[in-house]
Amino acid sequence: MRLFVGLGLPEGLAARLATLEAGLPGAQWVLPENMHLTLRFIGEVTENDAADIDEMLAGISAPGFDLHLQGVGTFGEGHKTRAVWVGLVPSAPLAHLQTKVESACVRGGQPPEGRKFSPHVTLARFNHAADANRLQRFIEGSAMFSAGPWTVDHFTLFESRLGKSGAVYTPLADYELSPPVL
Ligand code: 3AM
Repeated sequence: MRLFVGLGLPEGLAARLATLEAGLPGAQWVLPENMHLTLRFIGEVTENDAADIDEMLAGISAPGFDLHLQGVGTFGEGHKTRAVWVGLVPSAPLAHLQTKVESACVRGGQPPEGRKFSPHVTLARFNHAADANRLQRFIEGSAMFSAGPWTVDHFTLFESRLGKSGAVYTPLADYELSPPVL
């Protein structure tokens, strides 16, 4: 099974993000029900490994927190753009949770993630070269986007199944966070 750990988005928020999804020919837009913030990509593991990871994730104790979405950005630039995403207002509790998820995955037997955490919610992916002018207009037009706050009170272990019409994400387990620290 192919797994990742992340935060799902409340329906209303995903619907707001979906209003941005226009004006980029060739973009593969993420459906609102698939929108998420990845805390840790795990990849292909056995059911035994998944059980170990689940046990470690279930042991995490961390407070809930509020998150705000803000601005848009890309992975790659111009015609080499691979993805368009919505960013987040920096959040220390989110970074704290991500660190705990990372170490739980390692304790659950996974190799450490070498790359720096860059929180985002992917809106679109490109399999072919994006139209750089349209992209620039999109980025400029969405620069002031903001949404939230919403309260994150759990995180989720997702299974990702790759299909012809994109990935389908299925929540396998939710892990509750403690009440937010005020
Ligand atoms: O959260 P986003 O949409 O940026 O692109 C995949 C998605 O990212 C990413 O994991 C998230 C949940 O599927 N992903 C897919 N394969 C990956 C890999 N080999 C990967 N991330 C890192 N390494």
